[in-house]
Parts: sequence; C-alpha cells; structure tokens
Amino acid sequence: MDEGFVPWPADVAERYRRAGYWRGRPLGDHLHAWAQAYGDAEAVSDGPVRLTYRGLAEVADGLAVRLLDAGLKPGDTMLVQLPNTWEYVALLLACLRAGIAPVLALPAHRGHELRYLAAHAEVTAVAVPDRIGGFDHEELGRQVVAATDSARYLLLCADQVTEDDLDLRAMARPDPDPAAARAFLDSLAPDSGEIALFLLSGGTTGLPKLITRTHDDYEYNARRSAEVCGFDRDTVYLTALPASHNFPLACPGLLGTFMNGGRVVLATSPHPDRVLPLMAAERVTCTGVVPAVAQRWIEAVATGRHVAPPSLRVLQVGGARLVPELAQRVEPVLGVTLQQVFGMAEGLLNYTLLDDPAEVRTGTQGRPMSPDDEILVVDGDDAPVPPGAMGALLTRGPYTPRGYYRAAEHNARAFTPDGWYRTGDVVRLHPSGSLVVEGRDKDLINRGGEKISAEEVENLLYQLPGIARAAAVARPSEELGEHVCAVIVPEPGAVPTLEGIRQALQAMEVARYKLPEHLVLMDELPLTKVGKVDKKALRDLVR
Ligand code: OOB
Repeated sequence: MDEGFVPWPADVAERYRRAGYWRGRPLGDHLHAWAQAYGDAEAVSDGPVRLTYRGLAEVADGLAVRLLDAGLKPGDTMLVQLPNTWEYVALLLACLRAGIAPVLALPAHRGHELRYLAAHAEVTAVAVPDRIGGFDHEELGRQVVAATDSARYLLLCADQVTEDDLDLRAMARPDPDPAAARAFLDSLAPDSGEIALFLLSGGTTGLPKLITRTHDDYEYNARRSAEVCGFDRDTVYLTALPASHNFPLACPGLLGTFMNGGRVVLATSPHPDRVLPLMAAERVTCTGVVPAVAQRWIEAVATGRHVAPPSLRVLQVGGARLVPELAQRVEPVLGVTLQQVFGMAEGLLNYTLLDDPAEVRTGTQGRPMSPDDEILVVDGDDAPVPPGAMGALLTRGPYTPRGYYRAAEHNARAFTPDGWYRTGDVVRLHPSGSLVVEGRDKDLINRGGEKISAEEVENLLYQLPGIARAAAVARPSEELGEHVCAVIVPEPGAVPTLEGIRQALQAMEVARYKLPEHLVLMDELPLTKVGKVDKKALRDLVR
C-alpha cells in the first residue's frame, strides 16, 4: 500500500519529530492509552448503545482480531461506507489497530464513486450497512465487491447476515481473552509513519483523489485541534456531519474528543428536529457544522420551533463560506461562541480562537493551528503578494501530505516542486493574523460543504446523448451557498431537460448531491482568449 504514497522529505520529517508533532506511536496504540487514562468513562453514545473507553478498546481489539482471522492482513485497505453509528467507530479503530487502512467514503456515494475508490485503493474488503434511508447499501456493496478484482470480503452492518459475508456487529465484541488479543495486535502494530487512513479530496479532477494520512500526522491533526479548541474531559462532542469527513473526524471531532476523555454523541442527520433535542438531552458542549446546517438551526431557534441546547458552548462552522450576516446571528441566537474553521482534508486547518475579538470570530476564517504551518499568499506567478492583498493560498506543514495517493501526474500540478500544496483557495491576511477566504481558483462547486468537481460532472454529461458541449458551474443558492448548474450546447435537434439529465446520471449511479439542479441551454459556450471554456463568464451568466 505504501507504494504510491508521497513521503515528507527526511530532514523535514526529522524536524517534525524533534518538535514533538509526530510522536512515533500508531493511533491504535493511543486507543489503549485513552482506555488506560479514562477506563470507565463513557466514550461513545449512540442511542441506547453506550461504550466506555475500556469497552471501546476491547471491542476494537476483538473486531481487529476477527478481521485478521477472517483473512484480512495488515497493509490491506478497506472501503468503508457507514453512517455515524457505534459500529463505524469500532471499525475505524479496529482498522487502525490491525494496520488496515480504511478508505472513508460518504454515505451519499453510489456505484460510480465506490467502484472507482475500491479499484484505486485495491481494497480487500468493503464495509456497508444494509440500508441508509430507503437505499440498499448491501446490494451496492455486493456489486462493488464483484466489480473489484482485489476485493474478497463484504463486511455487513446489519441484523441479518448470511454466512458468505462478514457480520460486523457479531465481530465487534471483545475477544474472550482481551489481554491476549491486545498483545497479539501490539506485536503487529504498524509503523507510525505508515498510512493510517485515506480521506477523499473535494477534488477538481475527473474523479476524487485519495489523501493519505499517516498515524503520526493525523494524531497531531486531532491533538493540536483539541488543544486549540480547549477540549477536555467535560467535552461532549456531537458528530452532526458524516464522520468520514475530516472535520467531524479529527478537527478536533471524534478523535480529538477521545484523546481528552470526553464523550462522543453520534447522530446520523443534522436535521434540527432530531439534533437540537438530542443535544439538549445528551448535554452536548461542542459540535461542528457547515454554514447551511448552522442556518437551519438558527432558523429553528429564532422562530421558536426549538430552544437552543443550553449545554452547547461552542459551535464550529466550516467547510464553506459563512456569510458575515449569518456569522453575526450564531452567537446571540444559539447562545454559543462561534468558532470558524477553514480546513481541508488535505491538511491545513485554520481556527478562530474562542477569545478572539468578535470582529475576528465573525469576519475571518481563522489562523493556522500549528506553529509549523507554512503559508504563502501568491499571485499568478507564485510570487508572494503584499501583506493583506488577495492571492492564492499555498501551504506546507506537519499534517499536510506532500502528494495524493497514486496520482503522480496530478501531483505535479497540485503541488509546487518544493512541496507546497496549492489549496485552490483565494485568501487575504487580516490584520489580526487570521485568514479571510475570498474565493477560489479551483474548478469545483461547494454545495453546502460537499465539494463537487466540475470536471467530474462534465465528463459524466459528455456520456449522455444529445449533448455537444457541456460545462458545470456553481449557481448561488440561498440555502446551500451553491448549486450545480449544467450549461449545455445540445446537438442539432436534441432538447435535453433537467429531469432527463438527472435521471440519466442517477442511472449511472452518481451520488445525488452531484446532480445538476439547474440547466441552461446555449448555442455556444463562451471561450477565453486561449480557447478554454470561460467559466467566469458562465458563472456570471447563470447568476
Ligand atoms: C473541509 O474540507 P474539504 O476537503 O471538504 O474542503 C476543503 C475546501 C477548502 O479548500 C475551501 O475551498 C473550502 O473547502 N472551505 C471553506 C471553509 N472551510 C473549507 N471555504 C470558506 N470558508 C471556510 N471556513 O471543508 C474541512 C476540513 C476540515 C475542517 C473544516 C472543513
């Protein structure tokens, strides 16, 4: 698996170790340190299911041993598509214990995405639930296993599991001899510099890129985040967003809570009717959401439909632009401190501090969390702009990998020769030292925090009949910030419709959030001077 992984240069890695960012212990090892420190405290609340720290470590170990007994091996990869449930947490930790790297897919992904991810990471196993909402993930998982040469196991999270499949719930139990299981797994522990897990990039390319996160760098990601956010044993963190996203997983999220002995409350939907009462009942103190969710919560409270959860102290908002008008309503309406988070699965995390002046909390997207985060704001020639001027953001640092997995060609464009990651975000440095996100120079659509590659949608559109030319662009949306708008030049005589296009893409098993919500038909697409489709002109037009 480590072939295709781009390491940090040896001298830089040494510097990160010396500075104490990288601690040289695999994440699975940390799990036992947490169990040691917080033993009987509750780690996870998932409705009626409650797991203590000791219980969680034993369940993860038991599951890890059974996965290895079933034939999986350290160094394998596993596609994981599970909602925010205790089984997801157990499986994630079991994989970390066994040195199996999970590829964290979103519940919204379908065959189009999962088949590609499974093949690219050459997974040996696919983990899915039987259903989410009305959708049959068991059947989807089965098809992905069948379509993937390397895949041999379907790991199913369901009440009914046939003998041919692996039964996640049955396997997620403590080993009869927990001490022996622990010693066995310790003897197999992965090196902390190895890939711990794969996150998915929002992506600007035809298909999402895989982001390799090592044990060392991801542990620091969560630890430093938790420090900045003041997590401690009294923290009760709610996972309102899918926990396969970096934000709820490790910013500080679930992992940052575990490190500090707090409690993680799992929710499978951020709908105000579900989570506002849940937060009050579970005495949640902190959670992280995208602006579209924050807006729905504010509306639900402002209109008197719900009361603000009295225990909630900090609301983290990130993943997409939080407009200042909304930012200003968060604190008075919800009675919390707003913390803006400008982050990316590729690494760099910026946080506003809880004691920043109000103007910084509402008007900026925070500052890099690590003293060794390097940032550059540059012009079109990669030359630094004057302080305070707008430019493209480049970054390097102890938790920002130096390349995507098995993507040499793309890496040559996404990273500079000396290892800076081109974030694709256009920012400016605020006098406070915080960053303000002004826009982006990457071709993606940010639909309520879910990133959609324009190129991916365009490639799909070109596979449909009757379409001569196609472009996908963002169209402003009140509710979600941006929607996907398809701009199409039909072939002579063809009359594409939005409904027809959506149905065709759904038949191709494309995740629903990527389907165009608007359609514009044109005689020709506007071109730039160098003959490329003029996306800016199109964006202005569809507005
Ligand atoms: C988070 O991660 P990704 O990988 O889904 O998306 C990263 C991109 C950024 O490059 C930027 O374009 C956008 O999402 N973004 C924001 C933002 N936070 C992320 N744009 C404006 N304001 C913000 N506060 O989205 C993510 C990862 C970890 C923590 C938080 C968010």
